Amino acid sequence: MAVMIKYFLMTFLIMCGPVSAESYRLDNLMVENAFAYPTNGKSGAGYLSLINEGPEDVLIGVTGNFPRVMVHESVIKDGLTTMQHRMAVKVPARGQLEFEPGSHHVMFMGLAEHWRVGDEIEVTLKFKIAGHLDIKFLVIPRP
Ligand SMILES: [Cu+2]
Repeated sequence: MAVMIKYFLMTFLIMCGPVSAESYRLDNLMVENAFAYPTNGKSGAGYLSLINEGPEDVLIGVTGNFPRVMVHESVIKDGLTTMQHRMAVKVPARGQLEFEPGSHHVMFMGLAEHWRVGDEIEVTLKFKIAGHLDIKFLVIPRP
């Protein structure tokens, strides 16, 4: 039965074309391809591309209606991957900052519900200069 549901879901997704995340803009900043993967535990991660067409800005926080939301960076230390909490992340002038698996990510902890393909995870990004930007991470299938 579960297999059939999965098959149906896949067919549905193919018929509706590729699911794509929205783009967002705040002054000189653009967020593209904000996505997350389905979860099966109490934690999840959000990824995105941050494009800056103006002077340097700083991401100083991420908030959302979840028990704990923060910016992490995965760092390899002595052959082990650890996640470090980042209070502020610079967005280079006329540059790009990638939040991607193995690097920066928005970390969610204490999740009460599992994320499923098609869910949208709403958060607010806070920048030092540009201010607040509401975005949604689209939950997509794991590759
Ligand atoms: Cu993390």
